[in-house]
Order: sequence, then structure tokens, then C-alpha cells
Amino acid sequence: MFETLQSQPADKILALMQMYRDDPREDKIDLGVGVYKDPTGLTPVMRAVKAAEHRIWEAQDTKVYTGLVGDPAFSDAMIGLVLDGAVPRDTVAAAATPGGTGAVRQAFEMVRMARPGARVFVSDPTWPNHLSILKYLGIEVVNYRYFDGDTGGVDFDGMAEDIGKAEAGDVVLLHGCCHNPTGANLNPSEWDAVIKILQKTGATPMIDIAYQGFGDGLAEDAAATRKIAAAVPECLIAASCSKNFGIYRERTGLLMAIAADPSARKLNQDTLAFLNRQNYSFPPDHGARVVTTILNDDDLRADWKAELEEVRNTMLAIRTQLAEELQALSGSDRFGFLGQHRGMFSRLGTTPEKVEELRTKHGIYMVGDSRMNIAGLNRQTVPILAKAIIDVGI
Ligand code: PLP
Ligand code: TYF
Repeated sequence: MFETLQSQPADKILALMQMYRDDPREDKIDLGVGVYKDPTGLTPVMRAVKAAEHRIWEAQDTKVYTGLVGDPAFSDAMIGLVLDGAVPRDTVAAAATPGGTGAVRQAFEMVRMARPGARVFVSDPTWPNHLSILKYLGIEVVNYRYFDGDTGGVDFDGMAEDIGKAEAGDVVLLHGCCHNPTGANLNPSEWDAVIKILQKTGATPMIDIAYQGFGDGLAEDAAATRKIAAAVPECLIAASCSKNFGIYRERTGLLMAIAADPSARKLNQDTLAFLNRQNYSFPPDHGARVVTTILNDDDLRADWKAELEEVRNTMLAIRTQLAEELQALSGSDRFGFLGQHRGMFSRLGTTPEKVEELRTKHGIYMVGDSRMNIAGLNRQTVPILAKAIIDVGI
């Protein structure tokens, strides 16, 4: 029977990861897949994660199933981290999922169950997995303008016009912070304008928040999510713990569905449990338990926050250095946007041919749309990248 299968397009980001591994050059630079790397190139296990794992290992006396939506303590801890009381707790249904990807997938499935004809409005560009999952689920996608190639910022007028065409029963997918792949983000007044549009159209926001703490700080990065959740009747939020806890392979995420009032919460909660059961029964527990342990312990939480700040500031310093190097080499401000962007990524804004030239000539790997993982750089490699960018004529 399997001869009927057709091969599916590979994930370009993951394919690039393999190409990098296969490149024998010693001075190659990996700016591909979005994982944090410290200045020595290591993706460390965070101190608080190690400590929490140690505690769990010592105290855990059973590995029996949790619940279909995971441990309620994990939901509580994450709802606190993301929403911090922005909406009444008794309106929030939640389910632990395998990573943020699992939360995104379950959210789209919930939309399809609730509204089979719903359209999902997505930024152009967006994380490729959004598009791939939507296509797989047979959900109609509508692109909204987002990135302004001339300024390296957001084309907010275009975005506002395009999401203004959404209707009640449609979904507008928003990146809560640290937009992937561009690094360009809305400012607070633009977020306020988005809220007005959502209120006017009646479209339902779905917020994907995968980088809380990587942009301007834990509270700052969740500010738009909190404001939106408080301002509209219903909202979906897919949160990932992969990056901010550095527990990528543990597959830890949470899907939140916020209802208009507490009486509507139960149906949402039952639906999330149903969807988990259809797809994998119980969600992974280890990463969720680590996160819960950290968030519920004052010392571990403080240490985690401190290390996350180090990570964030390391990336910010790289941004500033790169923007300055490029300003010096190019004699212009045309790369200034790199210092304005936030999160792990920046879209350089060049052609796939130039991206390929950077790879073949200089051993620098970035995604074909010119997305760079800023964390793949350090003080020594920033000048090398800057020279290469000018050398290939970007
Ligand atoms: N959403 C966005 C925009 C992402 O960039 C990612 C990747 O890190 C995710 C969701 C989910 O990641 P994970 O499934 O590893 O938690
Ligand atoms: O965009 C990235 O690089 C991260 C990691 O299918 C990632 O979000 C990439 C591809 C993928 C899952 C995660």
C-alpha cells in the first residue's frame, strides 16, 4: 500500500542543519536552526533545569500516567507566567502539549472542529511549520502583509489593512513576541491598533508565543499577549518552553483557550482533553515537571530568570555589535534594523542567491529567506559575518 505515498517537501530549516553538519570546513558558522548557543557554541542545560531535574529524580516515586491535559500544576504555573492574571483564571482552559508545535497543532484542530470553514490569517512571512500544519489540516490560509523589506521593520499599514478583512469566525495568528523569521515586531501602539481591529472584525486571535524572555524581558514579551487576551472575548495561546527553559528535546508546551465567560470554559477544557487523547493520549511530563518545579520555587525561579537575562543580553550585545560593524564597513545606516530587531532571528533582507554565496564562499549558513540566528554568533565571528555580507555585495 505504501507505494501510493508521495514524498513531502522537507523542512528547509532542518535540511540546512544537516548540510551544516556535513560541511568539513572548520571555520563554518551556523546561523540556521533556532536554538540558543552560548559564546562557545554550546546549547547549555540551564542551571535551574539541572537543579529541578535533580530534585525530581530524588523525589519522584512513580511514573504513572498524569492526566489527559497533563499535570494541572503545570497549567497553573504557565498560565501565571504567560498571562499573569490578565484574565480570570476560571475562563482559561489549558492542555499540556508536546512542545509549542503540539500546542499550535492542537489549536488549529480546535479551530477546525469549532468552525470547519474558518480561515487563518498568517503573517507573510511566518514560521514555515504554521503553513505546513494548516495545509495538512486543510485549513484555508490568508496571508497578511508584515515585513517591510525596505526598512527591515513591520509594514504596519499593510498588516492593519489585511487583518481588517478577517471576519467573525476567522482566526488571526500573531507572534506574541520575537517574530520568527523576521525579528521585526510591533510597538505597543501598533498592538493597540491590532486589538481595535480584532474587536471591530470579531475575528479570534491565536497567539504563538515561543520566545518569552528572549526579546525585551519576561513581562515585556508577554505584554501584547496579556493585553489582547484581556480585550477580546475568546483567544487561543500556544506557548513553548523549548527556548526560554532550553528544554528543546523534552517537548514542553501549553495550549490555552480563553473563553468569553467561566461557563464556557468547561466545553473548551473537555475539547482540549479530547484532542490530546485523539493524538497521543497523555502529553510528555518530564519537561513540564521541570518547568513547574522551577516556577513554583522562589530560588530556582530567581536563578532561571537571571540566566535567561544573561541569554537575552548576550543576544542583544551581538545585535548591537553586528549593526555597528556593518555601519562601519558599509558607511551607511542601512543595517541599523538589526539592532532594532528582537529575539533570536533577524531577516537580513537579501536574495537566496546571496544567501547561497555566503554559504559556498564563506561557510556561513542562514535560512534561504536570509533569516539569521543571532545566537549562532559571538564577538569573534560577528566581524567575520559583517565582512562576508559586504564581500558578497549585500
Ligand atoms: N512557534 C514558533 C514561532 C517557533 O519559532 C517555534 C520553534 O521554536 C515553535 C512555535 C515551537 O517550538 P517547539 O515545538 O520546539 O516548542
Ligand atoms: O524556526 C526555528 O528554527 C525553530 C526550530 O520544524 C524549529 O523554531 C525549526 C523547524 C521545525 C521545528 C522547530
